[in-house]
Amino acid sequence: MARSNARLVRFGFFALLLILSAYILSKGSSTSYSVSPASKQQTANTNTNANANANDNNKVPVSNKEDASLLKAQDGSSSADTKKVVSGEKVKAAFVTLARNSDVWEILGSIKQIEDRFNHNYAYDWVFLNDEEFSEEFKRETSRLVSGTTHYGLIPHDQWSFPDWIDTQKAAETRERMRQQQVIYGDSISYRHMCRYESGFFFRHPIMQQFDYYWRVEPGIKIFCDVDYDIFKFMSDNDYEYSFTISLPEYVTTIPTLWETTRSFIKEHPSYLHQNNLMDWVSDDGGLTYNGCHFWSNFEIGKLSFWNSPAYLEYFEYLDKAGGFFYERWGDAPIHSIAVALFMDKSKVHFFDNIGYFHNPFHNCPVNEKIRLDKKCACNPNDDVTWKNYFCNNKFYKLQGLKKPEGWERYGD
Ligand SMILES: Nc1nc2c(ncn2[C@@H]2O[C@H](COP(=O)(O)OP(=O)(O)OP(=O)(O)O)[C@@H](O)[C@H]2O)c(=O)[nH]1
Ligand SMILES: [Mg+2]
Repeated sequence: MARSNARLVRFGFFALLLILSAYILSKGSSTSYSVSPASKQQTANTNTNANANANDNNKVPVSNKEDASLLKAQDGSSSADTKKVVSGEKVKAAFVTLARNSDVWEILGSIKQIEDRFNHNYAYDWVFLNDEEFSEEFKRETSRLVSGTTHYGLIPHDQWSFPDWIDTQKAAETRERMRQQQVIYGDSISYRHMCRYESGFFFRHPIMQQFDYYWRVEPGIKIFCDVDYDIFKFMSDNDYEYSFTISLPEYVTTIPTLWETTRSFIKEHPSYLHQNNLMDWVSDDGGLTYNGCHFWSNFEIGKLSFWNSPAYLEYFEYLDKAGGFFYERWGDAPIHSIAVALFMDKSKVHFFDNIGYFHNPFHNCPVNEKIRLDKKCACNPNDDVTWKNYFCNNKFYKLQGLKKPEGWERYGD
């Protein structure tokens, strides 16, 4: 009896020891920390996982951190000597991607191109946002390709659902009508939540608060040229607050009342209209009507403080209350663009003619041969849409007093 008691005590002791070790180990691997770009060269890739709904918005590492670093070492995509991370000089900036878990394979292509053409030299962070929890697969696959820290954020439910002032019956009728008219994404609820989120909330996510600049990236895009300089620093050094690669007119059926709603907002807040604005880029009759011109917002490099300004926040709220995200199908591109055109000093808006960009179905490919050679662009200038009449760049160049590249006529229509 005494012997079996002693055995029991010994067993209990070892069991306790085991539990304690497991606890210490698990603590060790889930401690929140960030890795500076320089030390990142020797250490594992770190993920942070921020959940906007949880009380703790702080960073919680992904459980497969070690796996990700192993994969990274094996495929050799992140060799230390290819990185030129200049600590202390970097701008507070990050890529930001709104995505579903099912977008994982397509977003890898976008990430790899941006890493190869730009970010492997700078290791800027990457923020992923989703209306559902990101899967382990999404986090593992994306974190192994990004050279900077990756962050994963959950969107709060109230930012991805019908607000209580929306008549859902009326919204359903719009979707049915647009379905019959075959308006692209006209019958989609999630597309509307996406447009509303990109219009009014992405910049307010807790993870975004640590950054000043962002570069929006979507699945399935292409970057054609080397970005062999710190593009965020370029934005900051030149005092640019918004930049784009493609601009075009919007389908009017998606925004029938957007302009009149904007006009009544401006009437109530005339001081928000910037003196040096781009009104003539969005209106051909001095503000009476909207010509549809917008920056194609699937690509944006911008300054977050603009979206967080009282002018924009109040504008978004005004539009949101008007209900056009649901009673029509207002897109974030015309909304961002109208705000930039009206509230921002036009000298802060920049067109990138040296990145080369594709999002189905349009290409931006530098028509200037020197740029294509210098930046090793891999695209056909005959595909470029920049100088075509249908698009809005000619007008932008004129209003900004910019000189078009030599030979641009060959690529017009
Ligand atoms: N989390 C989440 N992301 C979404 C959802 N719908 C779209 N997105 C993301 O929002 C962005 C814009 O959506 P897209 O479907 O690309 O919209 P689009 O560019 O107008 O249309 P496409 O021509 O299909 O690319 C992309 O980064 C998508 O991954 C959704 O329901 N949930
Ligand atoms: Mg897209």
